[in-house]
Amino acid sequence: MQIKIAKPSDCHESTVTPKSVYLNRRQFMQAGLASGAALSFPVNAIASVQNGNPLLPPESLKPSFASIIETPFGKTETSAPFETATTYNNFYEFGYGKGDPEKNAESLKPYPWKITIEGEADITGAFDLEDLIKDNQLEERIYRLRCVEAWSMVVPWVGIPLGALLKKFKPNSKAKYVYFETLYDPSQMPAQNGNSLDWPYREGLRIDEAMNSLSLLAVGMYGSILPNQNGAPVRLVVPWKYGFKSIKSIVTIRFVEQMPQTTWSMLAPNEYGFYANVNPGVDHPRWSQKQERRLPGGLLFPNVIDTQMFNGYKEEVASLYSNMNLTRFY
Ligand SMILES: Nc1nc2c(c(=O)[nH]1)N[C@H]1C(S)=C(S)[C@@H](COP(=O)(O)O)O[C@H]1N2
Ligand SMILES: [Mo]
Repeated sequence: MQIKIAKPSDCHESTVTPKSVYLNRRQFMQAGLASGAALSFPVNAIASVQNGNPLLPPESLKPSFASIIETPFGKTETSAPFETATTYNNFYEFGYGKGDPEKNAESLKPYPWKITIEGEADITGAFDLEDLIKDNQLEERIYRLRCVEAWSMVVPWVGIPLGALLKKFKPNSKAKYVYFETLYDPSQMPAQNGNSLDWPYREGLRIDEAMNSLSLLAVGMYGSILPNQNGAPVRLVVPWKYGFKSIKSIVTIRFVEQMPQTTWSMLAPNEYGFYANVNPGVDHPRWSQKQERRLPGGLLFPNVIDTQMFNGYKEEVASLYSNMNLTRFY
């Protein structure tokens, strides 16, 4: 598919054509019809079959997943295999080993799901996830995810622009930041019985960061819903910041006036800041941030590449920080 857009940030809903996704689906359906198979084939499964994600959306999300807009984001990147993105995770609610989330996240029950909207906005309350996303067409965005631990992978997310959601609640002039919380329920998230982190997991963005067109509220990956270990049913993806900002399994969104406390900077403020922009020029106190291990890789193929300023999204986000000392505000 050919799209002529100067840069991804110029890409508004009206300029992304959903045609090729629709076409693929229609062609698939027609092929199926010809062979007599399409009638029994769920339409929402098609994208997932194409992308290696075997999960199917629940009834409540089927209308949203029935069509996913293709966008120019990450078209030149090679996505990690689904297998890699779902077996090498950070999700401390299920343990701190990279394989723990995949092993333990079965106890999470992501459907149905509510998000509570609170704070400095005209509209607040508890909303069903499907109602929050149904007015926006889901988009696929292939983004680089760069963990502060110096590994990275490319993931094809499915979601809606975070700003499009936040605007619906009409934040007022005191809404300078947006605060997010993960579910707190040790019966679903067993490692919350321990104190590896101060639960619930918390994150936050400045309001202009949240409204930036790159900020994504993801409800899926690889063409279908999020696996539990990747933050089902709904998470942030903030690709120019270290991965810990991309909070999983969100139940609360609060518009606030003061910079909120966030999990990793509460734990080690000298190591993890509020901003957490990917920055090869500012090392972690215990390791370099100049390079990263792009997954999948192995001992024989460590696949080490240079880390880019703002994870390569400078054009879209550098203006957010034009007056800031990013060494001080790491
Ligand atoms: N609730 C919650 N969100 C979280 C985390 C976590 O432990 N708990 N880990 C973060 C970190 S450090 C990273 S790198 C990404 C990893 O996302 P992935 O497992 O989908 O690759 O999730 C982030 N979101
Ligand atoms: Mo991370």
